[in-house]
Amino acid sequence: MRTRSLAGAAASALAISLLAGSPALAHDAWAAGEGQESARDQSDRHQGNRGDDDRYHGKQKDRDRQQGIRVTTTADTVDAGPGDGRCADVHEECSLRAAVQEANASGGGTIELSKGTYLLTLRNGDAAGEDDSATGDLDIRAEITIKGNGGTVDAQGIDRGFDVLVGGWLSVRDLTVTGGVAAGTGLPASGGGLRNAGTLEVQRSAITGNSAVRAGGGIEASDGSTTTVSWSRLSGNSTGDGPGNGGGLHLTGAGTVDVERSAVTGNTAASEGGGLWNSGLGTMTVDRSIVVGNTASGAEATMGGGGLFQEAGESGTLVVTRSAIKDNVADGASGSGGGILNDQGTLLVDRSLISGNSATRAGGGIEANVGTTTLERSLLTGNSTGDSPGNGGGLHLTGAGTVDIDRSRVTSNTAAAEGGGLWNSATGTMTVTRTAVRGNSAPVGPNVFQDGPGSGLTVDGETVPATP
Ligand SMILES: [Ca+2]
Ligand SMILES: [Ca+2]
Ligand SMILES: [Ca+2]
Repeated sequence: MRTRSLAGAAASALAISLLAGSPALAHDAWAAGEGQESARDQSDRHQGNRGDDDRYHGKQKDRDRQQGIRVTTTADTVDAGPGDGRCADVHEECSLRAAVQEANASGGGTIELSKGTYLLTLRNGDAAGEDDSATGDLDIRAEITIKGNGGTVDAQGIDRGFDVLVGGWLSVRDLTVTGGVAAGTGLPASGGGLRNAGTLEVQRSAITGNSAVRAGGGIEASDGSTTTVSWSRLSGNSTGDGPGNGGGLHLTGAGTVDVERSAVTGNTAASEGGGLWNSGLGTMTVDRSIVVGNTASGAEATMGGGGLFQEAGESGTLVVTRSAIKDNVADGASGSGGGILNDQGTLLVDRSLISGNSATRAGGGIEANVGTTTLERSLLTGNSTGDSPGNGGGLHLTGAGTVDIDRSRVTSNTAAAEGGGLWNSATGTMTVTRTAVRGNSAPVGPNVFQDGPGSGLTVDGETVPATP
């Protein structure tokens, strides 16, 4: 049937193309993306030289701009004279750090790496949070493209990898960012791999093995930022417990995050959103991607969201299309929403597969609370709850929210207590149309459960009676 073919195709094709190799991703796997031209490329082309010629004084600088600043050493050294038109440390070598400093000082540029590992070794002294790229993280203050060419930047735990400041613009391509750590407390302890307060494009790259105490183990998108992740992998990133949201990626405040044709796998969050966490003011889209094997461990009933988390906030919007949300876990004491938790925002799931996810308390596949949750042409299958108490194996609605499910399948989900497939609250409104709800299991209400005395659950127009 249609739902099976669409959702199944999304899952299997992506699993094959994204999980098999590595930049972690074998470069060949990204051949299809080689011909893609970024928005910035197009913008550059359309705007010609954009007046930059006037600011250039040396021929070397023109060459750097046109051909890219070619990094010549993997050592971590500072530029001897930022803004002098040359990327050169005291040994006349061009390091990645020197290239960033030079580009920052001269209005931006393109930096070319080689296949190899660039270790960050220059620690922040007393100036933790240094923002001029002289120590610790590499701070992006201009419009900079880094062509990784299969290379790796390893921050070795001395700081995060990259820090895109307000007004900064960074595109990374064919690059692995690993070993980044955002330590300390509060907002600065965010974005282990990269922090973005400006514009960030991650293409054909891997953000892996980074951590942050507060939020955004892989990437922190700050208030007012724009972030795009495409043909890339966010994997094995983690947060600490302060509070610990968004193991792979976290958005604070208002902003836009687009994740497309990417894999979000094996990330962990101490509290909410093992894979991705969207703010109550943010807009996040996940398209043609897989979110697999992520874990969120928050103990409260409004915590969890092993794969994805939508924070409370009326303008928060999370849209999942043509994607697979699989085998994610909310394992806190009352953790909810193994696949997705929509606390009080707007969630749309279209042509996607939600399978094999689990939660301790409720909503093995999806937990909804207040707000609006919509499933269209999707499969909700093989999800489960633990026994605390264990309601809504496929989907659980806790509060006075709205859930609409159309042209979908809800099958083979299990709950330890009530509502193996779907569980509706006494104050919730759940409308199910053109959807097969069968083959689910639970001690009470194996397929559907309406919490008494409510009457808000209808299946193809028929009201499901409340269980006293
Ligand atoms: Ca210089
Ligand atoms: Ca910094
Ligand atoms: Ca720095």
